Amino acid sequence: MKNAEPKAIYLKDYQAPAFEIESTYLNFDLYDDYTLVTSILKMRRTTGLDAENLFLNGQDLELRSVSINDEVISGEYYELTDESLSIAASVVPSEFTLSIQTKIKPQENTALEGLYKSSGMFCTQCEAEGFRRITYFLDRPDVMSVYEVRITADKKAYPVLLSNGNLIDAQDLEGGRHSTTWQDPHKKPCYLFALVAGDLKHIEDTFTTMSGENVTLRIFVEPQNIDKCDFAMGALKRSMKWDEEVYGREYDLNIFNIVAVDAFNMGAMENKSLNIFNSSCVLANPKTATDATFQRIESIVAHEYFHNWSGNRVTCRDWFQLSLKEGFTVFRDSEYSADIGSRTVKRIEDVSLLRTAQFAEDAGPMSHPILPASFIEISNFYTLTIYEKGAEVVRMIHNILGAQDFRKGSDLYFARHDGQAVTTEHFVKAMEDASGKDLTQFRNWYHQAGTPEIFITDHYDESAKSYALTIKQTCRETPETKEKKPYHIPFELGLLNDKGDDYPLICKNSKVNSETGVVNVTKFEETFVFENIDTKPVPSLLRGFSAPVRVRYAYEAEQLQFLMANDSDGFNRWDAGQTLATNVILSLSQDVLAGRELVLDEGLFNVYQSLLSTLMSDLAMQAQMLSLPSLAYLIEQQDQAQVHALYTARSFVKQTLADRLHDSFSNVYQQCLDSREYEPSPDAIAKRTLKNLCLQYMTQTHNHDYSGIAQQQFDQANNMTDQFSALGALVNSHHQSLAQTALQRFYEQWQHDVLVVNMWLSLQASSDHIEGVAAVNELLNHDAFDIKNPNKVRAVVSVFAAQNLRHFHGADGSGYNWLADRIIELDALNPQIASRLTGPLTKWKRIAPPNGPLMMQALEKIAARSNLSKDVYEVVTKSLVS
Ligand code: B3K
Ligand code: ZN
Repeated sequence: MKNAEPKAIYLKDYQAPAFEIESTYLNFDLYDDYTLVTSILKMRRTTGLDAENLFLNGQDLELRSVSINDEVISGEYYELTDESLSIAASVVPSEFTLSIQTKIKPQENTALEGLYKSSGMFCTQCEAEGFRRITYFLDRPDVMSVYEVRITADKKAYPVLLSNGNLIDAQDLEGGRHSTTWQDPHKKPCYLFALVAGDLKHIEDTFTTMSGENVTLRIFVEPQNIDKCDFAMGALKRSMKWDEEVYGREYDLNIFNIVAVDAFNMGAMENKSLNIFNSSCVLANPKTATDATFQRIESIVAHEYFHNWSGNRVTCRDWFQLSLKEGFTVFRDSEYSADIGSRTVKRIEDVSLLRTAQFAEDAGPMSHPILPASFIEISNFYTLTIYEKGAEVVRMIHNILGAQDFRKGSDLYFARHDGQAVTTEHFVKAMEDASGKDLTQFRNWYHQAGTPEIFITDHYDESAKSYALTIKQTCRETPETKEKKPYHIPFELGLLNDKGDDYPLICKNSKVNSETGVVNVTKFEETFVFENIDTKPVPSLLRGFSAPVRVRYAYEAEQLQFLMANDSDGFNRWDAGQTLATNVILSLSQDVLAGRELVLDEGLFNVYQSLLSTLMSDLAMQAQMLSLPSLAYLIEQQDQAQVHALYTARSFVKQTLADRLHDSFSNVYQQCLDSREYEPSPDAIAKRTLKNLCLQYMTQTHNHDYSGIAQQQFDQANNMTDQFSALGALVNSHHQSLAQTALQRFYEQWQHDVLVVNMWLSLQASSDHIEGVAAVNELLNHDAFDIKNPNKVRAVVSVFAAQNLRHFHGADGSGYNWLADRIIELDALNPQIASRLTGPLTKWKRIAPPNGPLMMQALEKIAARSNLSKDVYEVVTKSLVS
């Protein structure tokens, strides 16, 4: 360990800052082997007390000088540690100017936090605590100030010099150097500071805001990527318009820049007016990017743009409040995607992620409330819980209040707290005040971790024509709370009559909203009696996935088929099919373990047959209905997951469907062929998705040879979606020699395109046919791999460990041991990425022996290392607590 024992910090210890910064002036002198940073801060004490030292955060900095009001402070008046600079109270007046010069080495910064270099350009990443790697500062989000930034660098190597806000000066200097100066009039915390210097090209467009202001929009990229910017520019303009229309939020500067960089720890960053993006989340054209990439870009561009209000104008008081900006902004971007595409399919995608990955996180050792009470390393808390569950909690508020009152609430929140750093409590209070609704009990969602389980039983009374639903809620013990208080759960439901229509919901209980079908569940156990029900209904439960809970109700297979055919709620039509398939696969996995012969359930076969009998009006939905639950989702359904039995059962179902229905898959495939020019529109994407799903089943069967069709699609595709899908179908089929040739040709064709090569790496790392760890190591040794680039690490290491579950969970534990070695290797370079990689191992308690204990041993191997980063230390030690 670097620090003998890293300490947790607690929300309950929060104290307002003792100093504030009125203005920040930064001067950057960029050179290839070092950078000099001078900061001049106008500061004052906030408490009036002059007893407190001035405590500044700093990490990996060389302090050159420090002065107050132009007087150099000598060493006896300050104390330096690895993480701070503390200046004695006796030399710090109540109002003063603090000047500090530091020397840093961005070119050696492999953690990719603070100022670093990516493919020859300088760029920054300061959220959450990266600014302290640039200069000594009050690196906390509740210290907000205006910024002026001057950047000086060699003009030839770095012709473009960018920072936040407006350009106020540009000069050519001696020795081939030049400078620019930027001023950001909006107060901001230092985590939103950004700087970019490089040899970049850009595209430009304009947007006129609702009050008539013109905004210049630019996207900066390395020259070879200039033909990959148009889609993101369109997405930016669409999101700016949507935020005006749906939230009344207008952009607040005349300039908005996006920069694409190759080496980036996550997707993108919402720095004020200078968003920095991982190139994989912004660059696309039809030849090189798949439909999934276009959709990802659309939602990430929107997400970062929406942060301008939910995050930047109103920011977080402290990092425990992270979900205040992230949960709300994910909710906003998810509604944006729903509005511009298929709402039901977007909901299916979001819920699949939540139920597969967030539920698993919440059932594991890192489980935490969306408002955590403590952390060791904040970077570990950029989690699915903070983001996705946080968004579900905002969605529930939206549904409890209704769209109109929710908008009133968000207007009030933005008006009340503009320019402030606040807490989730301020958000909930604004929603309460604007709507008059009491959210007291609802607040439990913020403080309790774990996924609530809802057990439902029912009773139909023939003579009284009434139907009683009993709803029980429980939530398992989690690290922060043993005994849970009951949640307020907006539980949407419908009751179907024998024709498949909804009965009107007549219930004396005032907690039932008969118009929306929402039952406000607030107790551990409650019974709701519905009247005027002529025959025993089929309940459609948790429509639209109205709350992030697991529902337990013993559906008969016939009831699920009935819901699939008749439910007026699209999400529940899909979900009924998923439950049906899940039940079949879970039961087959028992047959695998018992050594019984596997036989496909005829009910499931009939469902598939009828889904393939015609093209549905919503092809995206048809593709979703034809997709089997993922192996990861199936694993999540078992307390002690039998990964191999589940894999075998699922593969058997897929293989049997492919063998028996290949004609039908092939028919649908043919009907979806489309020779029109590529466009990433929802309809065109839906058609390709369905077509390429059929191709997967076709290449699977042994009853007919469809490999020629896959090869033809691979050769003749006019877009990456079709080419890459054809390649994927071959790689995951039994046509292995054709697959190897196609992989080779694909590499030859695209070897100069970094992002396409990353897709090529990840396809192999996720392949069903990869020969275990030795073959993944070949990918690590390939010229295209670079351990310092997070996209490449994700493409090979994360994809193998998180998506190739069959091989990662190989019986001998070699996958776990291999991952432990990668984590140890990466921790010395990039702790954030190393810590992310531990995720798959942390699930060890829920994987059946012998695998679970082997995973634990891999964690122990990591824990035994000295010098672990705080990031990896926190996850590994918490995971090993028995
Ligand atoms: N706010 C950033 C995430 C920063 C992660 C720092 N480790 C991107 C986003 O959520 O929009
Ligand atoms: Zn965000």
